[in-house]
Amino acid sequence: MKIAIVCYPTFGGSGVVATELGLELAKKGHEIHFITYKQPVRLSLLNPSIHFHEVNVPNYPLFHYQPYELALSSKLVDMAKLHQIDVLHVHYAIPHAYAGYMAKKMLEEDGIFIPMITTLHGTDITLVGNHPFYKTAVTFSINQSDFVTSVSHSLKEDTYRLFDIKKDIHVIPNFIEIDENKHSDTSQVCQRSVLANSNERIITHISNFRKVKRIPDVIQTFYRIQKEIPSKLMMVGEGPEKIHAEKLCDELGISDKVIFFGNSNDIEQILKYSDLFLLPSETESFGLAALEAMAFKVPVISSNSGGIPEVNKEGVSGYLSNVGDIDEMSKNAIKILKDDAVLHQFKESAFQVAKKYDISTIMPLYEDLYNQAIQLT
Ligand code: GMT
Repeated sequence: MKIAIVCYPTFGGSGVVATELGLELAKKGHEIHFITYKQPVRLSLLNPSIHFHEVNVPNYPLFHYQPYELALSSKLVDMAKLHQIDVLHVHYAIPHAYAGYMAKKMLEEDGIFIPMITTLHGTDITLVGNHPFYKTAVTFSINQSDFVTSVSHSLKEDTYRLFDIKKDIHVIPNFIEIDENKHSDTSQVCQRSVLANSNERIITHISNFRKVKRIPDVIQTFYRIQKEIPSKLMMVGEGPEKIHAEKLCDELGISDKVIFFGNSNDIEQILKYSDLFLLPSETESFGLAALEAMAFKVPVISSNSGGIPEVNKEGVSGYLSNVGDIDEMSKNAIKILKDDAVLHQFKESAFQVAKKYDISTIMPLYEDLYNQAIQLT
């Protein structure tokens, strides 16, 4: 099949899922065309079945806002014709489903029908899409998709609750490539001793440092943990809350115990040495970062909001608390970290839970949908 994938090329959930999906589909022999404004961060073009088509938006001073949707839909039409695309798969509704719909309509003028699958990722529904300024167009473009998927049951329910959606929403959870050995592969450059002393536990948080991630809760939880257990906190990612987080660490006198890494393509190097992952978010449709941690045998202390309980299992892969309950989060973290045997048990169980989301289990669900989609042509 020839599949066009539209996504955000940046660090973070939806772009990573779209990129990993495309790479895996290419391995299975499909021809994949990524169409976006920059080469996705995890995309390597060393596979002849993978193509990247850049959407250029010329900067014209008349436009207060440069018309990305227009450039994207034109590019979609051109690439669909040039490469005889069979299926269009857009990740993140805004504005991709809208641009995809316009492309479909333009292609129909030339007698070409291409089915469109829209995958909802979270903030396109819960934070951004639900805004009154966008809601009408987001509802319309979701309803015009031939198939709609969401990454969790929680997001599916949110979508039906917040929008007037007439389509069935298929839940296809996010996935991870499970490798039995990668958490113990210490052949790479980063050594544990660079991150922490041998008697210290390593605690990690990875995100885009936006308000929804409740970064102060990460710091306050760590503050309580490190009083009881020698430990270091790894903060990976970039975003508007980072500067406040650095200030808070300074105020609490723990700056020497917290390392801020910025965005990284090498999260594996940190996760493989981590003992605990913190995800106290206000909401998460899924919490891909938690799953990535669990795949490295890292238990998770998280909030219980959105789709997180579908991924992090209470008392098995970690613990879940109400949003903002940093007292309970730190007590649970200490419970896991203070005893080697307990930590070992949680690490193994986290890995077992992560295995359910192995890419080899989830990928066929997308392939099945693509097959259903091409039956429509
Ligand atoms: O976490 C973010 O804010 C980034 C956002 C995105 O659009 O990439 O992540 C969303 O999609 C991920 C992949 O499906 C999910 O794992 C995240 O939980 C979701 N984020 C939120 O719902 C806040």
